[in-house]
Amino acid sequence: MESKHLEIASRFAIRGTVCEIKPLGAGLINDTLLVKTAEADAPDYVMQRVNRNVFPDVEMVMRNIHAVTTHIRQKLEAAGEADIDRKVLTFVAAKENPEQLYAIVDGEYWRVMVFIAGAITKQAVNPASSRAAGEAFGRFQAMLADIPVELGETIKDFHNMEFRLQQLRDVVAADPVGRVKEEKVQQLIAELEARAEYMCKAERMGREGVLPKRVCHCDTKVNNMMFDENDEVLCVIDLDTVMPNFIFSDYGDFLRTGANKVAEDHPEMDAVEFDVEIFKAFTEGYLSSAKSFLTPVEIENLPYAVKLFPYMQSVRFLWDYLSGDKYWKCQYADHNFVRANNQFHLLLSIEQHEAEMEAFIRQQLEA
Ligand code: GN1
Ligand code: MG
Repeated sequence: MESKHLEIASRFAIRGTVCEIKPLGAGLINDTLLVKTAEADAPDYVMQRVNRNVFPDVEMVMRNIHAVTTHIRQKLEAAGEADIDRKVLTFVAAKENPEQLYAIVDGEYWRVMVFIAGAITKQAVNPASSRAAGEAFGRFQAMLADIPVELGETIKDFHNMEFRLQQLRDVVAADPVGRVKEEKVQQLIAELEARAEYMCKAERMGREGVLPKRVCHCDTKVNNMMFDENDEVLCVIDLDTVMPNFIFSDYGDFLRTGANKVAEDHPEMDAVEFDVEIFKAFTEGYLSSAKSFLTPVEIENLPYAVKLFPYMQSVRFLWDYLSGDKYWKCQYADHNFVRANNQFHLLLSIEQHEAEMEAFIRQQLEA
């Protein structure tokens, strides 16, 4: 256990005596540690250093998280739910200021939350857990529909397709690492550009006033949710990106990871395939908790959202590849290109299933 970590933990109002601190999980953005306490009746904790390259305004992040967890807790209490401490994250105040859910140590921002005992995260989904996840993310949006404060945009233009395309075009023009000339890059750029206008339709609808922004999670991967022993969803975690957005973010980004038959960096493009069973299960769960507040325009565009997120991620990975791999950690030279190409192949597979997706959604609404 590093003494620096112990010192950081001691800045928070945790219960019990810290006896061990060790790395936890495999997040690509923040550094995460498990803080164990000696006493049986004291909880363990999760301690994280927030990545300020990704989240420049940590105060805003923590203000959003405080507002969201407080609101959800109130909803759960009002509904008479049991086991609330496992159904919403509890952040620990800094000793120096009980109003503040972070501490600054050597210029770095740290935070601590209670570790949810007996919960598991999953890396892959099956239809049953997808249905549960769909229902949980829909419920998350529904619970936050009447949050009384306006949340900040913790990453500006995070899921703004026009902005992401502009970033790609800028790096193509500047070509800082000389990768634009590669044949495979040229091909992918042409495919992405051919779809660019269509993919920006959410921003256009937003400007026309026909598409609202709502509080969304914006990183709806299956590994951002905790399940209990019986495969029931306990809660949604990783709340840094919670912000106002089109609901497509939460619906589309889950399917981007959950309904890809292989991982987002799988190198064999023939193996990349859209899993329709996962799509159906997730959509069924999502609509069961979200259809009460979704507008017809939002529902009509769910198949668009399924395409939008692999497309956006392909644009983002290609942007990082052409920038010299500054955003995502890479294990080999063209890792980011493989990711970008994988996401594009997922989009190709999804394009084969449009009519089926539309028919399924229609059927769910009639049911
Ligand atoms: C990042 O850190 P992680 O894996 O939850 C990224 C997502 C991407 C994802 C791609 C803040 O999420 O938007 O979809 O990588 N998060 C941020 O793997 O950029
Ligand atoms: Mg995560």
